[in-house]
Amino acid sequence: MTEKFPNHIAGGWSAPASGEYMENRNPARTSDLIGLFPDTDPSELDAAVASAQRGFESWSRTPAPERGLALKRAGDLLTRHKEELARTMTREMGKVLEETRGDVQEAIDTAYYAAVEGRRLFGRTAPSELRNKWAMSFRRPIGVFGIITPFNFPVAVPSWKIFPALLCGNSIIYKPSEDVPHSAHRFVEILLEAGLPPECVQLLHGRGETIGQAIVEHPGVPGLSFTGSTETGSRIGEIAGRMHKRLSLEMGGKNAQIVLSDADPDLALEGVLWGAFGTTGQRCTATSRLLLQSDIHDDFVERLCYEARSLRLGDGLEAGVDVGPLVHEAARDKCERYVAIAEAEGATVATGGRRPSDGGLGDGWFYEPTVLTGVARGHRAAVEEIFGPVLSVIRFDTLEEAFEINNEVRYGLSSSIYTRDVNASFRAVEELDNGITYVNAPTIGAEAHLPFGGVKSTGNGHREGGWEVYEFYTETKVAYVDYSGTLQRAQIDVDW
Ligand code: UN1
Repeated sequence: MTEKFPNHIAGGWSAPASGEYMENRNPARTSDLIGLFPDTDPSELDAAVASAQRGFESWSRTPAPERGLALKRAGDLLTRHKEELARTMTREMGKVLEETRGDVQEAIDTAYYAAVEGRRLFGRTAPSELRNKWAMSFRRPIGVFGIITPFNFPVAVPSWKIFPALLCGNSIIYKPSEDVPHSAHRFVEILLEAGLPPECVQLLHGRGETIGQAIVEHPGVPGLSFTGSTETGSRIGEIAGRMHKRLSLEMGGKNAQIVLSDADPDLALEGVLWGAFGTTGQRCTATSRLLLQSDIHDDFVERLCYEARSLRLGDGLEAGVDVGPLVHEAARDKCERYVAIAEAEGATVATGGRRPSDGGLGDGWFYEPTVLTGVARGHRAAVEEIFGPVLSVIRFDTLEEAFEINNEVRYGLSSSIYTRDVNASFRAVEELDNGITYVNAPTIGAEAHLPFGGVKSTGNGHREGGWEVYEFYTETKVAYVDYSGTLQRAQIDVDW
């Protein structure tokens, strides 16, 4: 019998009222059915919101250092269950075990950071312009946050949102990607075991078009944090704008690694292999463009193709596998469609561009690591996000040209430059239009304690991670305390 998993609503686990479930299958071997997860009907949302509001009433009054302690315990439990969680993730979304272990580690780091933030959450005091009067600001929680997350970091990305939201005293309604419900289920179990109040953590499985949209539109949910496609994010943004909701969006990327001719070629090669084909290219931060200075182009491409062909595809749970499958059929179809588009536009498939033909991989959504050369500026493969193991190589001559190419796409998450020239690296840090620039490191590898996010169509100005995310999950309040015993009018009774 296939296990049927519940939602977590109104303080307890419950089967979906609709009685409808969705299958969750292993993308490396689709015959492996992991479980059935609720296809939740929006009619269940009111109960979840009412409960989350009740949870908020007492949790928001719990001292922040005490809230932090619960997150410390969550970090401890994640540490204890790291291997089991990593295996759960690999089985349901495909990336290799080494990476899913890193995914859990990112959540652990985020938990411990949040725990300490409970003793900070600083406000400010500023001198008043009047005598015998204090002026200060402090931070207040907001209420119920809708948390809508993608499949590619099944634990890390939810932790970036959920831990600071809870630490700040909010409650959450969590709608994970329908591709990774098992990881979400385990994650919530761990939060509850850590002692987070059950009414503060509502888990609703289901589809974006139904329960996801209902969360976005619910008037009892004043804040939303979403990671996913730019198209969905734009639609959420319209609704949030109309309803005056606080919204953090983390969306697409078309991240470039720039290699100057003076760079260490081995280091740059290792970097692009990891950046482009790690997580099967399914990261917002994945390297999807490689910008090579003309004089090193041909040699670099030759070595890159050789190394890309040597990567071992397979089930990420098996030792020695470098690259797992795409998450589902539609994701692989998209890679195939883009490779066909690129060829029609005049690019060449230098390696890959196919489903693997051998090795017993027929039952999974595998696609060979692919390098496209001859991609010109303006080609669709040069500017659109593919979200798979497909790398577009673009030539350039001058540093200025590399910056222009990097900056001419609609996205602006991460970028990278490989060079030994300190002047060129600092110019890149300053001039590349991205939220993150790496020098002599790939486009992936953001650390949990620094702000994470992108410019232009990648985001809407907020940052996750680090110290900045705590601004998003709180509202600033200012208090003036006048102990002069007289009416003192600001801007009027100032006589100096
Ligand atoms: C994402 O791509 O959705 O820097 C998040 C990185 C990871 C996080 C990526 N630490 O690639």
